[in-house]
Amino acid sequence: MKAVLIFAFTTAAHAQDCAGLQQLDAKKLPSPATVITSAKTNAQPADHCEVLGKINERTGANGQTYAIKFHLRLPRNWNNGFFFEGGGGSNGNLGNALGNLQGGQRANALSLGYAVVSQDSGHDNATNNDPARNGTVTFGHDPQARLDFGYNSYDQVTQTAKAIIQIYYGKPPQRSYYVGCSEGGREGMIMSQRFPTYFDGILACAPGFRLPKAAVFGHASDAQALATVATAAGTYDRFGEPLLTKTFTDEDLDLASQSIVSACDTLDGLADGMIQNFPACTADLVSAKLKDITCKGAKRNTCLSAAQVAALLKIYGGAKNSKGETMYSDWAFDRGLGGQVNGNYNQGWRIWKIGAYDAPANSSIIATLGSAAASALFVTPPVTVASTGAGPMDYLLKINYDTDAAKLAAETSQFPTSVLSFMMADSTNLSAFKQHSGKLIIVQGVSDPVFSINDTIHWWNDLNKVQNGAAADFVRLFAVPGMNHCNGGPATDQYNAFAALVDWVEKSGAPDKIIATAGANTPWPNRTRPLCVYPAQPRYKGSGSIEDAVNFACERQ
Ligand SMILES: [Ca+2]
Repeated sequence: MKAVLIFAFTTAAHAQDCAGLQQLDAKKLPSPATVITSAKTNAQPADHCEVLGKINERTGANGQTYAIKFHLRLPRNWNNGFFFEGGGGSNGNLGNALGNLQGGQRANALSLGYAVVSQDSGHDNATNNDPARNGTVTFGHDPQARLDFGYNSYDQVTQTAKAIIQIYYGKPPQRSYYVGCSEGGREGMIMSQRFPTYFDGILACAPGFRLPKAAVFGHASDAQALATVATAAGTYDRFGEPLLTKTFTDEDLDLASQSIVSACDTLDGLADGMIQNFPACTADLVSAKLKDITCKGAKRNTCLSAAQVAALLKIYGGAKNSKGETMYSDWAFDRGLGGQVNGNYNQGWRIWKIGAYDAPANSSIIATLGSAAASALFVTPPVTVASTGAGPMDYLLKINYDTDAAKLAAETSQFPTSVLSFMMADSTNLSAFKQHSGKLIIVQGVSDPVFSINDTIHWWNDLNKVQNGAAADFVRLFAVPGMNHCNGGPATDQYNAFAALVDWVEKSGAPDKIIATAGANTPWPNRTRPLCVYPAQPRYKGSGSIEDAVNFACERQ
């Protein structure tokens, strides 16, 4: 009887054979400008049909060829679900379409039985790359490629993947999920706002939902603050630009991290090296501790220079214009900017903002890819900057918070859609997504150096006002103290938020907490903690091991 049932399942599962998808009449797809370039059966990692295709191939700016390329895997043992794997950075990579669940999970969505799609968002880093013209962000010079990256490719690929699923299996997916981190997290939030009926569940980790403001103002402010340290020390790169990589040693960041821990660890009632009550960890508390470790004389390994302390406080305070208005966001004080475990220093924060100490050139991600995106993609009109030489750092250091804001809102005849319009995912009107019964989970590190958790919290609080205090009915934010961008840092960065999302969507079980585990490269391997629904925080119950989440409760402040 069991064998018969399996036979019935697999027969019904293939209304169309895999190789036949390559001859698919594009008129049956949402965009007739779709070409299936490959369709073949793969035995590994799970028996599935792998489909490659491209939508709207065309010649764009600078004579380059552009297309939205996608990668779809259709498992034989289909669970009737659809999983869209979000991108990262400035995209341009096809992705492996295995379905990263985020949170350091070993399983992937394909192994769970989902049909999984990934895509390059309309440009290809291998071909749309011009070192003289903003490197892999050269697509920012092409108006359509901007829109494809901002929102259009996710729309096109969702519709196309769902149509192929319908053709292949003979029925549409019952449930659809969007999962991503960073830029992929922004994409998830875009879907909830622009295409609110496409997905039932969205996991948006460390979402860059205000990416242009983070890149142009937030990251420029970081670079400018660090440049004052380099300039004070007379440290320049070979192009004559301030060299940020030497502004803090790993030991310096460790000192700063320890200071923040000493200021704020016990605000949550427990000296466990984790700052759960980060909203109470103010600049005043931290400043007092940093003052204690400020060098009285020459710089030594056991103290920070006054310039370093000032730069840290400026970074955490965030970008401000001459009127004192915040241009992106302030940042949460937390220990994950540095620290040491068994002689290894945490690099997750510095590789974004500062770059590795030993690097001879400016190499932080904000000074390389970040600057390329800020100049080519997040201002109108785009500014041509070579991806090597003095240009990227020079661009960041010359950003002016009074005069450059208009460039994010600007529209021209060649670029009729503003950056704010095509990129931002910060709407608080999620009524259509709620009407669709959609559920959104956001997970973010408190020590995220790329997108500030304070910015995410401000957005959620605004959403909660719009929703009359009931935003948590369908949008839940989980903070991970110590965690850097998407993962890493002294943190419990291993968690299965996707399972929590599926339970919420399919069983009406809203997650009040998600259990998270600390990895080997933390001061406390295998320590567990609940991640709590903001604004609740974990509190020690007063007895039992402090290594075990079971002895902590999520409590509102
Ligand atoms: Ca604590």
